[in-house]
Amino acid sequence: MILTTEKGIRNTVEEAIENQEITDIHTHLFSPNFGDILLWDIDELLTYHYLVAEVMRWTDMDPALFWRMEKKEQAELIWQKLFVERTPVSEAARGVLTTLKEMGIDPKTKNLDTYRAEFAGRTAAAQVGAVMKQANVSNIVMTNDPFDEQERAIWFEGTRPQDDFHAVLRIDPLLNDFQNTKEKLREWGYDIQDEWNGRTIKEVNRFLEDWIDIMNPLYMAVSLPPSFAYPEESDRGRVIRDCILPVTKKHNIPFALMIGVKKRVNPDLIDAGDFVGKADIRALENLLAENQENKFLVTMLSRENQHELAVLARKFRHLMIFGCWWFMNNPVIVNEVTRMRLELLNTSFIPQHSDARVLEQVVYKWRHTKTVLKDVLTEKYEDVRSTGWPVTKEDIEKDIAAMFHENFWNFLDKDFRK
Ligand code: FIX
Ligand code: ZN
Repeated sequence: MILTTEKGIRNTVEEAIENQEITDIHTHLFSPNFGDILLWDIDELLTYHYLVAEVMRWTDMDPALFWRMEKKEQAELIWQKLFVERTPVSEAARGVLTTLKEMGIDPKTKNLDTYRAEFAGRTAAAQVGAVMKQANVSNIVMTNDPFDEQERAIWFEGTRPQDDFHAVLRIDPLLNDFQNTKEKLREWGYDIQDEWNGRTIKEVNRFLEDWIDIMNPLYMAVSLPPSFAYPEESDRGRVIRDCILPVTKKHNIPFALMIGVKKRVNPDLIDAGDFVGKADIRALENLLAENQENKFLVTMLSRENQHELAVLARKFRHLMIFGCWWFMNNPVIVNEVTRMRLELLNTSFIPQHSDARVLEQVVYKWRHTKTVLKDVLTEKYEDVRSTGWPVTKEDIEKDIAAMFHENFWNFLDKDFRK
């Protein structure tokens, strides 16, 4: 069906976005059968580290005191300071309200216990079902940390995710703190030498292979500082060159790099104390140029890196860029970056991931993104239509299916190995 009016375009875009199932390719959520490490409910929503960062601007409280408080008390302080004493206009604060509204809980009262009562009596499994249905998210990709004792125990017990939850092997300590991590690996029975030699490489690879067997991960992931350089004669450079690249290539799984986080610039704020920095894109350029049989999923934290990242993807098809990560995930920036990516890459990218740390955040992260994409895509199709080119309903549905779901799965299936 050819669309002949802007209104027709907008209605079709809105409908297609609402009806399209989503694969959320990066979250910190867990399959409900993994137990308490899956965070959910109103107190978890309120104590999200984004809101901790914001409340610390309105209180003189020593952060150490805040962290010693019970979760319930922390939630009450944040509710009082960010929702009762002032208007919750920030993206993260408004997100709590959008989540309540979209889940059928009218956010009309400032009485927190009213909302707590709404969540009481629900189960994690039922809430997972409700949230995925509400957001039309059909697949959730987790972040699985083999260095986290609690999570290790769950995998060693034989627990495996339900079908619509997928594992990712997250290896930050291996790349960002190898000297301390090698002690851990030795404790776990890997014969890591002091020297970086064939034996050490073999044992690090054995560690990776063991977890690939256990988790069957869709990709291997790491977050990296703005100072990330490649190639580099460093622990990180060597582990990437001699372990990550060969192993991910062997299994034809992507290596996901999340670049640009300066960890703990204010350690008192813990997760809320991380910062952003512009990275030197040449590290990625070198990685891509030298490893054309590997696949790379990349997101960058700095707004200043977004243009060159999109241009780099025009040079290398084994690079798939994804999401508006963390401090980028604000409507004004999602709008700007998505337009730029469409103009440079057509629809050959993954516009968003939720990065949800709390289950119900999936609802607002996607609601806010869908609202932005409806405007951006309507304008883009209208620009095409106004040339006289026949834009059809089927075209729009196909493109949105690609960006929200298929680009990711197709990229996983791709094989650039000769
Ligand atoms: O490294 C990551 O996966 C980041 O997303 C997290 O560490 C970060 O704390 C976060 O929650 C961002 O949204
Ligand atoms: Zn994340």
